[in-house]
Amino acid sequence: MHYTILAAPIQDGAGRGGCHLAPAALRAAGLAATLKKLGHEVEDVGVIEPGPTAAVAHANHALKALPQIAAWIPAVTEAAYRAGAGREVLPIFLGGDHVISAGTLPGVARSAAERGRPLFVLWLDAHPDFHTLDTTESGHLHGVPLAYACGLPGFTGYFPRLDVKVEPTRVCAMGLRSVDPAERHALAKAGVLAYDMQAIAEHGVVPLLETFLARVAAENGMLHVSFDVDFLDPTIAPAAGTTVPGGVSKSEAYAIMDLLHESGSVTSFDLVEFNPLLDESGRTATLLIDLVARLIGRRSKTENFEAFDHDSQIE
Ligand code: DIR
Ligand code: MN
Ligand code: MN
Ligand code: MN
Repeated sequence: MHYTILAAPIQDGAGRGGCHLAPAALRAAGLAATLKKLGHEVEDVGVIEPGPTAAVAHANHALKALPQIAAWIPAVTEAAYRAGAGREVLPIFLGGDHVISAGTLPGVARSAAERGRPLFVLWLDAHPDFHTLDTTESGHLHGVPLAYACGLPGFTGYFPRLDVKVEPTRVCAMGLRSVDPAERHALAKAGVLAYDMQAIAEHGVVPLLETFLARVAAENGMLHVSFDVDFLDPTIAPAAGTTVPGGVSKSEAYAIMDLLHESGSVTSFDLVEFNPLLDESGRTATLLIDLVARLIGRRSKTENFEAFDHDSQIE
């Protein structure tokens, strides 16, 4: 397998600046180098640039940076499509905040449609990001990408018209623990499979994910994984702008990455919301690189990462 790393350094979708520094920080922390050491071909193809910004007005005055983000989405969509997910390449999209998925999802959805394969999405996040431009109260546009890609109404004239939508019943959201009322309603209506931390506590992350992955395999699906750093518990990954206590542990996160690797179904991956300004210790970057390494097949950690393994959980 060949890996290609694409950076979309967007910070305007989050309430807090700094996510745009993630690609450089991950590069400095050795992301590409680590993947290469595992014997893979890795191409760091650099940075997506936004298109021109146009003035736009919206009735929801809470919306933040709508013109700036509207300028990014078509560029990210096009780059994500051209990355060629589903061929002999697995694109890794580095945010940026989670609004990049308003481009990566439609881009890979188009790739999947061309290959005649259904696209499944695994959304690993404390939040479902299932707001529309009308329902978001914070106005932070990192709260809308999944709803947009699934074709919820109200985006027309702001974000590009969708060639191919993500089918919401093929989306599995895991790790939820901060869901706004409008999102809760919209998720149920759309038929998204949503597992909150309570469900993970009750059933275990492995059985839940195995069931979903079996469905993906049965339909020969492509699988896009969207990984928001705040999916992880803040004690192990403090460097995210909207951390929520009670997240996924290191051992659970490793188990997920191992299962995803074993499934052979993953065809594209987003790594978003990492904010290096909140990462003085460097441990979030180290953990993220470690998780990506597991996703692409490293079976155990190398000495490079041992020093940062502060918690005592058994993996
Ligand atoms: C909240 C938080 N639902 C909002 N969303 C975040 O602002 O819409 N998403 N942090 O990642
Ligand atoms: Mn998110
Ligand atoms: Mn989140
Ligand atoms: Mn927010």
